[in-house]
Amino acid sequence: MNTDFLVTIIFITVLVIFIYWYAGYSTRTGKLEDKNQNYIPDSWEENFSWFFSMKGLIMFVLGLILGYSIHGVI
Ligand SMILES: [Ca+2]
Repeated sequence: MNTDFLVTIIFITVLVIFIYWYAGYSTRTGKLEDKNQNYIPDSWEENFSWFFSMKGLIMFVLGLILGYSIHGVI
């Protein structure tokens, strides 16, 4: 396990968390349209609804990979 992989995983995790955060932020503040009020921008839902419905699984897998990567580096 090398540090490049760990850095990549950390980068992806931060990016994914940011996207989830921004979905909530942009819909709460009205920056992006959210007619069905599920805190997911409607323009994203057409193509990326799976990304939100699988949130629990995605975060779990990222956490698992991150945990193993840190364990391998330290
Ligand atoms: Ca929506």
